[in-house]
Amino acid sequence: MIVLSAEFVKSATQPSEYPAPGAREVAFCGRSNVGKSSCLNALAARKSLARVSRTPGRTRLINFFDLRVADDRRTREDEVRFADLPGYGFASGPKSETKQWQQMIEAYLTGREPLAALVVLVDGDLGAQPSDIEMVRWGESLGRKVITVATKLDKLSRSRRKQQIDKIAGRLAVPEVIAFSAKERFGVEDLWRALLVSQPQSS
Ligand SMILES: Nc1nc2c(ncn2[C@@H]2O[C@H](COP(=O)(O)OP(=O)(O)OP(=O)(O)O)[C@@H](O)[C@H]2O)c(=O)[nH]1
Ligand SMILES: [Mg+2]
Repeated sequence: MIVLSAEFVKSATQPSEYPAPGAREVAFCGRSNVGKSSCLNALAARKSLARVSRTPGRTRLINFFDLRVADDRRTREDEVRFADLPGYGFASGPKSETKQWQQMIEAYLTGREPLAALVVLVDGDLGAQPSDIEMVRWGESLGRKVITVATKLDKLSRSRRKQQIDKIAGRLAVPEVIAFSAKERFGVEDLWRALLVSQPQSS
């Protein structure tokens, strides 16, 4: 996949602030600090399109990014919009913030018309947490296409990766989990492929 352009569009907390519907959207969900922004940057092949931080709960708004991509032979171009969502499970955050998160995410996931797919990221080192299972079921119950990704897999030895992927797929009760690392940049093409299946093919 060749990324022709990638740019920040805007931040939003509520529907009135969302950008006007454009390309199909893909939302990145997952626990705080799991690597959502890093995953988005790896896909975009940009170092710091979305802000990455060691401090959990860095992304507090829904951040929208527009990308133009082409296949490796540049025979077809596509547009996609990424929505980087604030993470869940930030236990030390105040209760009111949790409620704010809930409202912000719920409004987006339930009401956003151009939303084509949800990427749910799971920490490949830690394994699937109850909140991850809840997130996957919630996305499915809304009728959204859910793509599951195990990230930070570079932390595991090669021999343990497959085993961990199978375990996470079992816990999440999904047929496929994409093995991913933003750090070592593997799984990027696999994830692009899964994303573009949820895109209309432009002629
Ligand atoms: N080893 C390793 N570290 C990673 C990977 N992806 C992200 N990280 C690290 O994990 C931390 C959090 O990454 P972010 O991309 O900011 O995570 P996030 O999910 O966007 O976090 P919030 O926006 O706070 O919810 C950073 O210190 C990253 O460098 C990965 O694939 N491998
Ligand atoms: Mg983030």
